[in-house]
Amino acid sequence: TMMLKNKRVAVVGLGLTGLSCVRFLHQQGAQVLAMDTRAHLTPELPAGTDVQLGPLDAQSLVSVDFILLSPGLPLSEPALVSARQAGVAILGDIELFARFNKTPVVAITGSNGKSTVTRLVTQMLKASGRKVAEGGNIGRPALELLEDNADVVVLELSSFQLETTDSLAPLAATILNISADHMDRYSSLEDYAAAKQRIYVGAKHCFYNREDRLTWPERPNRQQSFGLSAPETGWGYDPSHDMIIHNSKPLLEFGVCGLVGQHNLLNIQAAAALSLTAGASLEGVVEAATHFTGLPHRCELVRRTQGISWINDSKGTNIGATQAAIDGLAPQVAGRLILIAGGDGKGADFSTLDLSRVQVLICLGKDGQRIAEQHDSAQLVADMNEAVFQASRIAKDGDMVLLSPACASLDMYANYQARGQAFVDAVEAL
Ligand code: UMA
Ligand code: ADP
Repeated sequence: TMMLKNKRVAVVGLGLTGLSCVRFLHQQGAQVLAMDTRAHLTPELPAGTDVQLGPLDAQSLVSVDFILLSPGLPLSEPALVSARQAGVAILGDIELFARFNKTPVVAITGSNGKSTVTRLVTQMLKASGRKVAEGGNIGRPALELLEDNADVVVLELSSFQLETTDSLAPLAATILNISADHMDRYSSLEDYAAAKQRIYVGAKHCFYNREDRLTWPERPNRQQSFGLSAPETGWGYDPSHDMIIHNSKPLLEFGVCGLVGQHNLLNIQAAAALSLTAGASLEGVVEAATHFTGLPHRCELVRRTQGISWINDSKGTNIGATQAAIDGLAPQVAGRLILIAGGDGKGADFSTLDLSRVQVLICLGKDGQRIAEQHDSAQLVADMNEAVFQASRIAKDGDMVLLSPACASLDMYANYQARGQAFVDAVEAL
C-alpha cells in the first residue's frame, strides 16, 4: 500500500482511466491536479480538484509528489520526460490498483484475443461459483474493482498499461500472441513485446503461446504453453478426436464450444488454463466454453439476406486481427469475400496484410488509400454508408461482406463500438 493523504498527485489524461484515478485519490485524501491535453474537454470532477487543460505544463508536473498517467498518453511526452528526469515517479492506474489490491489477479495481454479471453475467464470462474471482478482495457477501470470484494480479479491489460506497472504480481498471467500494433508509439516490435513481457514479472503461473516466440517468458517462472499441437505436458489439441487436451488428458471437445475458428482454439485453451489456476472447476470451464459465443463487434454476424452474410469485426484494429478474421472466415464463404477496411493505421506496414483471399476491397478513413494500394480490385469511399452501399451493389448470393478495418477508429468515430454500430445501422437500412 501507499499513503495518499495530503499527497499532491497530477492525474494526466481525463478519460475513463483518469476520472477513476481522480475519484480514488480524492477518496484517499490526496490533493489532485487533473490535466488533459485536449483543451475543449469538460470533465466532471469532484469539488476541490485543480484542473489544467491544453499543452502539459512541465513546471506543474515537476512540483507534484507523483504522476498518474493515462494509457492514451505516451511516456515520451516532453513534459513527462522532464518530470521523470527531475525525479518525479510516473505510475499508471494498474500500478495504483496493485498497491491497494489484496485479491488474486488473473492478467491477460496480447495483440489480439484479449477481450475474448478475459470474458471467457470471467464466465468460467462464475460458472464455478466464484465471485469475479472484471476490468482493465476491456472497459471498467481497475481501481473501481477494489470496491467489489471479489474472490478473483480478471484484468485485460494493454501494452500501454503494462509500461507503467511494476508490482502487479498476478496469480496467473498470459501473453496470447504478439504481432505489430501501435507502431506509432513503439520504435520496434521488440520494444512493443518488452512492454507486454512485463505482465510476467512476479507472476506465479505463466501461460504462453508455444508457436509465438515473443510470448515466451524471458525469465523462468512456473509456466506452461498452449498451441495447436498435442504435447505431453501443457495445453494442446488432438485433431483426431477434436479434443482440447491438458497434460495429455482430453478435457473439452472443441466442436461443442460456442466460439469457432483456429484463433479461438487458442483463446479457449488460454482461458481454461488461467481459470483452472484461479480456482475454476472443470465443470465450470466446460459450461462456459459451451455457452460463450463471443463479444459484440468481433466477427459478429449482423444479418444474412439474399444469401449474403454481413459480418461486423470492428474490433479488428490491427493487421493481425484482420488477418485472423479473413483466414478464419474465408473457408466458410461460398462466393466472394468483400472486405471493408481502413481508419487510423497507427503507423502499420500494410504490405504485410495478406489479401489474397479477398476478392473485393472497399477502403475508407485516414489510411484507406494505403490499404487500397495492396489490392488490384480496391475502391475508396468517403464513409461507412457509402462503403455498405457499394458492397450491397457488388454482393451476390453466397458472398460475405466483412467489416474488419485493420485500423483504429479514432479518425472517424469515438471508438470501435461506434464504428461497428455505424456499419450495423447502414446494413439494416439497406
Ligand atoms: N488523450 C489526449 N490527451 C490526453 C489524454 C488522452 O489526447 O491528455 C487521447 C488519447 O490519445 C486517446 C484518447 O484520448 O486517443 C483516450 O485515452 P485515455 O488514456 O484517456 O483513455 P481512457 O478513456 O482512459 O481509456 C483507457 C483505454 N484507452 C486507451 O488505452 C487508449 C481503454 O481501452 C480502456 O478500456 C480504459 O482505459 C479502461 O481501462 C480502449 C483502447 O482503445 C478500449 N485500448 C487500446 C487498444 O485496445 O488497442 C490500448
Ligand atoms: P483484443 O481485446 O486483443 O483487441 P478481441 O478479443 O476483442 O481482442 O478480438 C478482436 C479481434 O481479433 C477478433 O474479432 C478477431 O478477428 C481477432 N482475434 C481474436 N483472437 C485472436 C487470436 N488469438 N489471434 C489472432 N487474432 C485474434
